[in-house]
Amino acid sequence: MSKKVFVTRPSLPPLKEFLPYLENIWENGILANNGPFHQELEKTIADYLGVKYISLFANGTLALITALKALKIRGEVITTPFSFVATSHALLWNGIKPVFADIEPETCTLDPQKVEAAITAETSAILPVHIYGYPCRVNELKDIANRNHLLLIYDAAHTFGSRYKGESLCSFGDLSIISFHATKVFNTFEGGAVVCHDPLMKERIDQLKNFGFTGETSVIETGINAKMNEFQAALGILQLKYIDEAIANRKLVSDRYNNLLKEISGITVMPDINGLEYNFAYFPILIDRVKFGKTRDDVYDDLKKHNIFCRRYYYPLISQFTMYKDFKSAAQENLPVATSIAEEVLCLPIYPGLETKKLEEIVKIIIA
Ligand code: T4K
Repeated sequence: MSKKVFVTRPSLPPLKEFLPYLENIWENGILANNGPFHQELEKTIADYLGVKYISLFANGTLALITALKALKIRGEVITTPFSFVATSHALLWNGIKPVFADIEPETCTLDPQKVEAAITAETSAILPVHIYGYPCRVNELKDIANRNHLLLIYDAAHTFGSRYKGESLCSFGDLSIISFHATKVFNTFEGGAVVCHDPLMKERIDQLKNFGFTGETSVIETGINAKMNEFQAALGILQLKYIDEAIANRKLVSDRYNNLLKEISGITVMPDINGLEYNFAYFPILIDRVKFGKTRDDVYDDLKKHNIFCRRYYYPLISQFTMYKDFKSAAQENLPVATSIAEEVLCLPIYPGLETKKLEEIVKIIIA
């Protein structure tokens, strides 16, 4: 049996390049709490992304939980069911009620019209997701938020390195959060960040991620421990040196898939989006059972038999999980597009170094 292939394989720098960073940590004895590597990574990431203020976190979920707390969001928040469960869980952790709105078929992101229709007197914010690193309709969503006095916070977990109309896709809304999990384009083993637009908000977020401390003896809020440690930060500094190469490699893989799959009847690849410089984080396809002659799950199982482990991101929809399924907005009739895409989507393996031969084998199994 051939070697297992997963939906992703984490990018790692040469180990010998990381050892001097570890020696430095061992010498200094600073392992956590805004150490020198943490400070350096905050600066270099902000420069790389072209954003003003960024606050590093232990992971993306804690970044989102803390960002919602920093904005004092309450009541109901309109969000997408087509995402990783962390998006909605972060709302529940803050005592906020998620209200699900449907997505658009082209980019699988929140449909602004459905968002507007879901607004009630209890709505305080919108939480869209730039799913797979594809942009939401940022202008329309901003307009809806402004007209209805709502906050706008983006789950930009997938967007590291994606730019839209010249701006980092991590920089929209009142706040955006990113994930640096092992499975992401840029990883620090685990990690995450909040991107914000002013120094006071960054200060507040930095306090909240550090138990609410404002000084050695003063605590002003119920903060949490969500800090990134020095090991993660040191790795991030090194990973940044390779990020452009990694994205370029992902593009090669993506182009090969596109060439081989785009003309196949019953398979839809993601569209080219005007103004998007993509990070090639995922390679989702939609499989139309009738036109293609096989279901998505048939293809998923066929690949599995050959040791190729794709993922059905995002099936099931978040709205189908136990803690959400009884919400009125979770009803399938409210979410027809998301429901249909969740049945058809399959994310194919994509990572730097996925051999052309293996990729061709994957495509052959899909279309067999
Ligand atoms: N918002 C969104 C939209 C997100 O997608 C996520 C995370 C978050 C928020 C929260 O961010 P974090 O708190 O995670 O920073 C994975 C990840 O665990 C999760 O981070 C990610 N989204 C989600 C989309 O994917 P699983 O359950 O699919 O992970 P897992 O462990 O099955 O990994 C997938 C494949 O990757 C494995 O089959 C093998 C490969 N892999 C994975 C790991 C962890 C490796 O080769 N090495 C590894 O170390 O959730």
